[in-house]
Amino acid sequence: MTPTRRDFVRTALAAPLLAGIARGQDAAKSPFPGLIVRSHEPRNLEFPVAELRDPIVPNEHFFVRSHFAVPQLEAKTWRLKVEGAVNTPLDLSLDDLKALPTKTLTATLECAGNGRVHLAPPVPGLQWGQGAVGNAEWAGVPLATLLEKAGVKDAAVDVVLEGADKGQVAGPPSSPGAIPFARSVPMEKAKKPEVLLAHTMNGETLPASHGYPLRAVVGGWYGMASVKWLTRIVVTDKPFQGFWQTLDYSYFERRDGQPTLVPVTTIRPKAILARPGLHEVIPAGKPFRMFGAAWAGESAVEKVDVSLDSGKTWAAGRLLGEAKPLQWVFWEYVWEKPAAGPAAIVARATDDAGRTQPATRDPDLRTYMINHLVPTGVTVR
Ligand SMILES: Nc1nc2c(c(=O)[nH]1)N[C@H]1C(S)=C(S)[C@@H](COP(=O)(O)O)O[C@H]1N2
Ligand SMILES: [Mo]
Repeated sequence: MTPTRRDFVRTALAAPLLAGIARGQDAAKSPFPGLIVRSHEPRNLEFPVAELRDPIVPNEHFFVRSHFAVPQLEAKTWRLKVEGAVNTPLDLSLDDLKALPTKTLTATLECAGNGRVHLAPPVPGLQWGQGAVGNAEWAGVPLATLLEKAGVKDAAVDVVLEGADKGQVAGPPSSPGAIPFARSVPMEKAKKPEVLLAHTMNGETLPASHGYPLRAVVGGWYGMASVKWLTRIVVTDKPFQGFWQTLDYSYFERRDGQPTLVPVTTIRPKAILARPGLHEVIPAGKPFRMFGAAWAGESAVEKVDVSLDSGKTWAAGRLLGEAKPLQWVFWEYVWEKPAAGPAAIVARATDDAGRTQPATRDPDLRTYMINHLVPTGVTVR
């Protein structure tokens, strides 16, 4: 088993606390301090990254990102339609869907706006810290299975995933009246095994806030593609240009010297710190264990480096377990002899294709894909 912060805290515990455990209460396990409310209604909740414990985040602690009120869907009446450029349109009940072969997929979802609070000057949008991210084991039916059943026509290019939630986006930019949340996945990605229609999250029925009864999980892509409360899938013969991949969740790519708007898709490499926290006081002269998570979308994390001087010099961290594509890996770095004074800690992930985190923010990315290096200031005393 890989060591977790809880194990570390436990080994560092003094006798009185162990006596507490003997009395039948797990004194080493501090109570969960609660998710951070980023917006009350619609409900948007951030995971407090200092509470990272296990690589699988429990359902009730998983961050929530919803654009509209949670639609109240019932298993009895819920249907999933598959239509558009297909030979045989489908209209499935939840039982029909559950009767199909089930696959499991461990995947990290990160909101494209995660870390937005670190953009300067401030920008509109939910002001996420680093906790709009989570990792879970999803189970359901691969999207490819339904596409195969429906028989995709040769001209098909995009698969539009539509949720049952809808509303008017106030903007700017505003939506043309009330519209459902929807995102498309190009056919090539849609057929990959990491694109799942999940009815199960960490072995439990998908919770209402995470898309009950069915959501997409588009492994390796930012969260906006993982459409919740899925009720309709439309195969299109032209690239889909919906609100959430043009006006929202898009960025500028330089093509032939022209900034061209393209949809946000794959997750970029990122490492976050669970410890130390901002302004944490670290005891001088004693080994201090830094710890966090790192992920790299469709690639696997190759390494995590740590800097104690705001990125001037780097040392190699240690990955806690095998790094795999689509899911995060925990890492640690032991600072053997912290010397008194201020320090600026940075962790930096590099993936197996050599991609890493930039030192400065690229304005072409607008308000998404925030993975530039942000030092965490601490004091050693
Ligand atoms: N139907 C629907 N699906 C949605 C959203 C939404 O508002 N409506 N939000 C998306 C965004 S932006 C993210 S980051 C993820 C968050 O998934 P979670 O709430 O399960 O963490 O859901 C995505 N799927
Ligand atoms: Mo998101």
